[in-house]
Amino acid sequence: MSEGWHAILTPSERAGAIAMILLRCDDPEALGLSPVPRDRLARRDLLGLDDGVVLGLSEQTMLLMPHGGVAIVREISAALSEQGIPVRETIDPLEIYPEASGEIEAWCLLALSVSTSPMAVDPLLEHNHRWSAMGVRMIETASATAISPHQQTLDRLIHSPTVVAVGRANVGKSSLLNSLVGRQVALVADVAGTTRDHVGVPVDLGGLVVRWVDMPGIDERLGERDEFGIAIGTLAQADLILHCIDAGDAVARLDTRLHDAIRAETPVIRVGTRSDIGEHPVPVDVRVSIGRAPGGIVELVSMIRDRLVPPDALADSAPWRFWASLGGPA
Ligand SMILES: Nc1nc2c(ncn2[C@@H]2O[C@H](COP(=O)(O)OP(=O)(O)OP(=O)(O)O)[C@@H](O)[C@H]2O)c(=O)[nH]1
Ligand SMILES: [Mg+2]
Repeated sequence: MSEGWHAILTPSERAGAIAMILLRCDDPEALGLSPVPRDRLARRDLLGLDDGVVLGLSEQTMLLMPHGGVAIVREISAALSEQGIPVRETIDPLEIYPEASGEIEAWCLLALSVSTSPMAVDPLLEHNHRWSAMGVRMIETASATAISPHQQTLDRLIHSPTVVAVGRANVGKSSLLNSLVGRQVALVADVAGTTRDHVGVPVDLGGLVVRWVDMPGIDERLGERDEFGIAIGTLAQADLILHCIDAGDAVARLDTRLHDAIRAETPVIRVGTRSDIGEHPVPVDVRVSIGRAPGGIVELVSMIRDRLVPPDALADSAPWRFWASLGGPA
């Protein structure tokens, strides 16, 4: 029987984002998993439950990335436990990277393997270098230094923040998402109320990968449905809200129930959509249009990225405890 453990790296509330399970075991083949060489990505059947991508981290450690959401992660986790590979709540990165020159470097390697944002790489390497330049290699020693005021902001480079696009029906929310992803991930139609569920899609915004939630349009007609409650829950979880306001719509205000669900500290960008058809009824932060007369998309992308991870957080010299959001000591 194979020995080892596994850890679920995808927090359960992040349904819809890419799922990740870290697996450490001495004999993956005994589990029906063919090993993947270090630093290589390969497609693999995951215990007969899903077809996913596997990243080799070392001879005995791999990162399983199933397609499915929370349910499939639970199934894979249960199947591993049944085969004698229990789930672990905390990860010891020195077990994964025993050859690392210190505990902090091992956490840095783990963070690099977990993060999906290309712009995470340089800050992680830079902060790892800063810690070692201060002579700090173990976390216990690091706890003597002050906490960076940008800790939570920088953690967004490791765990994708949630961006929620909200607004009335038929204002172009789904079209905007599709144009950013470059393919059809959300339904678009002339009929108001096309989007029915809350799709969470990973979107790379100039190097920062966010989980983009495309909400169904809320208007008076739809406002009485059950989905209203779900919409309120989704808004409360957002790290950033895009309030989409259509050039062709005289009503720009969000329904008061939705408005009240937004936490006071959550930043809101007012996006003027379908700007090719006219002026917006209220002042907006950025005007965008897609289709035949595209415009404003590049501006919107940098605005979102800079709001979630501002340049001054990246430039600050205070050291970042990148291990804390991965389950390491705070
Ligand atoms: N002229 C113009 N039309 C657009 C633009 N973006 C989207 N549309 C059109 O507007 C209509 C509605 O677009 P959707 O993206 O489905 O709007 P939505 O806000 O997701 O709608 P719901 O899901 O119903 O809330 C479609 O016919 C789109 O083709 C744009 O920039 N300019
Ligand atoms: Mg839609």
